[in-house]
Amino acid sequence: MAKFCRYLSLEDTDYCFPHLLANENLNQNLGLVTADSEGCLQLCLVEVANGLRNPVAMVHANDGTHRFFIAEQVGLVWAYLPDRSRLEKPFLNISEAVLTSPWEGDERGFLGIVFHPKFKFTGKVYVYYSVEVRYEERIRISEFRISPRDMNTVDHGSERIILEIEEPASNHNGGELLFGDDGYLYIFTGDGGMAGDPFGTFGNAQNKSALLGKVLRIDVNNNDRGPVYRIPPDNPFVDDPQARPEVYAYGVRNMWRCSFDRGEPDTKEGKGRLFCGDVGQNKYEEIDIVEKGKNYGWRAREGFSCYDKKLCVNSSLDDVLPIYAYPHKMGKSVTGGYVYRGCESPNLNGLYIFGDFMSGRLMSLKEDHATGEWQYSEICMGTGQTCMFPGLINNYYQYIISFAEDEAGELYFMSTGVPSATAPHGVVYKVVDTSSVCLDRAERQQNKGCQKSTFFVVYFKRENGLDEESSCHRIFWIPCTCI
Ligand SMILES: [Ca+2]
Ligand SMILES: [Ca+2]
Repeated sequence: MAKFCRYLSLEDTDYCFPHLLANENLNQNLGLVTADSEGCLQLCLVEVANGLRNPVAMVHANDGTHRFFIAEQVGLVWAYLPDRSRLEKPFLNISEAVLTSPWEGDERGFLGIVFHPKFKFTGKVYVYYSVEVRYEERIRISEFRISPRDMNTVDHGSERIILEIEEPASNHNGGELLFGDDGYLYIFTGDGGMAGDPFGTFGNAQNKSALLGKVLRIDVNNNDRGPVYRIPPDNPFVDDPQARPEVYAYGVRNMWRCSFDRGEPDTKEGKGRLFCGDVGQNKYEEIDIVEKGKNYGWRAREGFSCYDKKLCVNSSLDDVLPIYAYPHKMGKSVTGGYVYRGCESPNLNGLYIFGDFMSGRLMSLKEDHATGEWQYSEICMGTGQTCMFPGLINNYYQYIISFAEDEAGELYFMSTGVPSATAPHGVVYKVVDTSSVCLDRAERQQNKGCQKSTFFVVYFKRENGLDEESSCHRIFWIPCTCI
């Protein structure tokens, strides 16, 4: 067992078995995701961290350390080691600067964090937060550097402000930060706030000269000298004098959580697609795939329906419709998630999994490759024997704040029972599909006298016949059922 434990802490960022998902030998006995009579996919959870005050983001440094970092809305970021222990000293503490309040549903605060894709070499981290400057509310995107003395804290004196945008109202502050495969920083702003995007003659989102209601794309690489950011030369509106050159896509209301698809592990199909949840006004919540230069419709449209009828019938609108929208009887505030591309739950490969902050509903979309349409399935918690393994649970707090991926592509979400920035009732859950069990292995284990409801370590040998020792590079945990 000690040997196994040693193997599990290998510094291997790619600890998926090669071609796991395409290997028939390994997949022939996979069960299907268990669905109930209404077609709801039954999944289970592992509690990864708790006691958090509105955890808004969980990110990793992509540096092979398998650490993860959880941000609280108040402006604290905590570092966790791969064994899920939390370091005592915060990774980042800007709670003095961050503007928020204990009011439930306050959309201001520390909203996003992302590590530079070459963090190992640059030591840079980017954050997105609300701030008050001379009685004016703003959102601020800043760059920090890691402390030269401690890899588990940032140098708090290193902050450089990359961008600040005035916020005309306290709601709809966006908050996502992502790096694309192109190495550029993507910033997702909200429309500024109030209701119905009332600012200016046709709102912020349709106004390309405003930075609000947009997906922005900037280049923060090699910025130690000269401007803190540059405009990528192929940004879509660089030649439009009426537009800000940072704009990458527009017509956004308040995208809350976006992610890039890692792509099919084997073929890389789907890689680089940008999925977002855009929070609706009165009727519909939507999921979009964001592409360069496109208009996502707001405030002309909400979901598939017209919101501002005059703008909506204008032939120059030329907007992109969501891949999916749901009415307010299912939920009132979408939280975008991820396309699952991890290795522990092969049955979930290709499913876009997301949620709703208000209703607590977990949802999924699966692309129909023949029609290009996205099919909806609800996700519910496993009943009966499904989640009856040590360490697995089948319930969670209702207010789904955010989703996350670890370095290996396993899926997590964060929710809380009390959505106040000062209430320590937030939990991070890992999503587990217990049907991804190779039943024959489990049965073999049972013959060896295994106990009911046990976690097994299953490991696969390399195809090329290396000895067992080397194959342990590819160990991963699979919950196995003993029947
Ligand atoms: Ca605002
Ligand atoms: Ca839209």
